[in-house]
Amino acid sequence: MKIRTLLGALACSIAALGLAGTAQAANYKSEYKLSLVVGTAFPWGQGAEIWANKVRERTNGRINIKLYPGVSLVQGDQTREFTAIRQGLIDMALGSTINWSPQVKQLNLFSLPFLMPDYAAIDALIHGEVGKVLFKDIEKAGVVPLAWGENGYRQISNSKHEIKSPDDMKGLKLRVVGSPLFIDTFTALGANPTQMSWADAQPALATGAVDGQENPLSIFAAAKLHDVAQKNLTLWNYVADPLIFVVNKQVWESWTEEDRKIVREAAIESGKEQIVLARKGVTPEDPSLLKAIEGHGVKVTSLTPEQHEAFVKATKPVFDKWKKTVGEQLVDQAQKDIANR
Ligand code: X2X
Repeated sequence: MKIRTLLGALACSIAALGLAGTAQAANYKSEYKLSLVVGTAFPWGQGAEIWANKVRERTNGRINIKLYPGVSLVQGDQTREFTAIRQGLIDMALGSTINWSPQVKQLNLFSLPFLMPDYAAIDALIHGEVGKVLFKDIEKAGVVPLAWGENGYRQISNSKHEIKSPDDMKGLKLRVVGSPLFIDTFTALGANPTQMSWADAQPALATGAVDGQENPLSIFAAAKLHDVAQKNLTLWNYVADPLIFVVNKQVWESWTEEDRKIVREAAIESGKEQIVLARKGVTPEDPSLLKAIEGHGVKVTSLTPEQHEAFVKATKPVFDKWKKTVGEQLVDQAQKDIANR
């Protein structure tokens, strides 16, 4: 019996040696699990779908990506997504910088209040030196970053009244995402922020457990937040969260050079296409999404420069405090690149 086991093992090893050079694809998984917070009704999910399709097609099905929206691989807890990618519970992801900020502190950069005044500023960061530095930080944290996408400028909504000044935020119970920076920002504005996953946010808004939330208009519209009493929406562009296309390190290393190139190029192309989708309908040239939101009875408020300045001033101490956490040098570089955009 023992000899037979030994012979069997030997035969297997010889067979494996023979295969190693020729059929590395035999080590590929039958399915690669891609994590994301929202599904294909949202530009975010569409970006992941575009990536998965391009990769499947160009690798002739060698790399078969399946989407897991709702961060279901980590039971809906989006702040655990990055750790799960690093550990291999998740093979790939299209994730928000906000959700990964608890693990990669530098990603809080994009959540510094009023750092990025317009899309050109976001582009200057993600496509410039800052983007490169952040990708190195993610790599150091054990995950392979490939390309940038975008969730979008996060606008504030609530069920109670119009917000035009920090005073209007006093006492409002607001759902915020998982980086403590958000607690600081909304506390500085006099609101009453509470940290909650996206999965928990929607029922909390529906029952009135919280009064408001902040999210990009594409999320607001596709999640139909007007149906959960969000009748007041202020456009204040205070932060925006980019998305990042990533792969678990071991998975990345298991692929051939040729397949890695395909996956990387597909991610870069999908990112460009996804950013176009994310910005659709929310610009002065094409306000169609905004109009659709107004059509649901939502009062949309824009701020005058003076009103805007009051929010910048009230959140300045938060910016200064978190600048140290993000890294002074990185924030200085970001501000320089934005000034020169
Ligand atoms: O939870 C949110 O607010 C969302 C969907 O925007 C993110 O995942 C950052």
